[in-house]
Amino acid sequence: MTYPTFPPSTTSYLSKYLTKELFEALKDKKTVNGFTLDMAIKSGVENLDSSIGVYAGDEESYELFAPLFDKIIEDYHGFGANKRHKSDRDIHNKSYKELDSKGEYILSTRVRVGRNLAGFPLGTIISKEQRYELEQRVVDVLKELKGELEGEYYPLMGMSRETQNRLINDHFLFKEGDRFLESAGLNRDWAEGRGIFHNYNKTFLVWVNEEDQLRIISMQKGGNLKEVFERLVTALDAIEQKLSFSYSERLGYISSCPTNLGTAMRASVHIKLPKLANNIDKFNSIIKKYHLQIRGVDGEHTQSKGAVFDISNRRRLGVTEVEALDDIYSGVEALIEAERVS
Ligand code: ADP
Ligand code: DAR
Repeated sequence: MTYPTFPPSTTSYLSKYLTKELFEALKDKKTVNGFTLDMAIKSGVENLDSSIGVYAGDEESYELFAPLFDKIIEDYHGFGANKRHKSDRDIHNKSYKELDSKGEYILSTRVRVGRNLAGFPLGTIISKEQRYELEQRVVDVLKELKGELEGEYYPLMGMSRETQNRLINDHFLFKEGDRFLESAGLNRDWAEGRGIFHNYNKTFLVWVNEEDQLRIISMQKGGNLKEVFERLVTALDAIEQKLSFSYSERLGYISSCPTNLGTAMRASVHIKLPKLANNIDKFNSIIKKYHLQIRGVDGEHTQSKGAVFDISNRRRLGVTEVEALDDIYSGVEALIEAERVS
């Protein structure tokens, strides 16, 4: 394994922090699951346009390769090595009013969390047999869900391309073939052991074995953030009765990508902001002030369409679920006000 040389134009956190000294200190280490530095940095070495450039193979990765991971985590999340993550998803005393009661701006609202099962390696190095075992354990629990959450599981294997494309275009299913995930080993044996669970009106979904082993999603048309979040919490309370998730006292919920540590929660709205789209300085000042991030309408690495943007909380680690929800709630309120007066 040789020290990777990055072109000067590379801007990933990997290229910023992987010094030759650090490389030499970490290159021969291996976690109990056999995960190495080479595996951790492969995506960022093969995809020079990565923003982060590293993935973990298991919870131990975050400790064994901490000299590299902690620098990236501190820079991206503002979360120093001496900090401890705290979780809190109790919003009973929060008065989140409907953000857009006339439906003039917000098309839809979605809140998702990433989860990985305790006792399994992450998707980057999980074996095919382990992935099938994990899928079965998760599906057995999801099939027990009752009431509004009741639904069906649809394995990707055997799902027609037409059905997959329809679910992806309707924003319900994950896209395939992300080259960053491919390099990290997360697409191995595709589409085996992958699938989607959803309730009958598609307001509750669970992706199985994509970037994380579960992406637990609540979503609906309109801007009722409180209702969307409460549905997610109801689902988490039920699922956590039966499944143990990988959780660190320091880093919160363990995720494949360091950007999703902590709450592993992304709360987003699809929102139409034609005036702010033409006032990008004002737009970006609000995004920065409220710790938000902008994606395109088809998710990560896509573009906005017709001045519709995916706006979500950027902070996931070092804030509780409630604080992250406050970010998106207050940020969207400010965006709508700015759009209204523009
Ligand atoms: P993730 O949210 O899991 O990190 P992406 O950003 O790629 O992944 O989004 C996954 C899918 O969810 C995409 O199809 C995207 O269009 C859809 N999506 C995200 N936010 C919303 C939203 N507020 N309303 C409807 N669909 C959404
Ligand atoms: N594409 C990788 C990951 C960035 C964060 N997005 C995730 N985890 N989906 C990169 O390093 O750019």
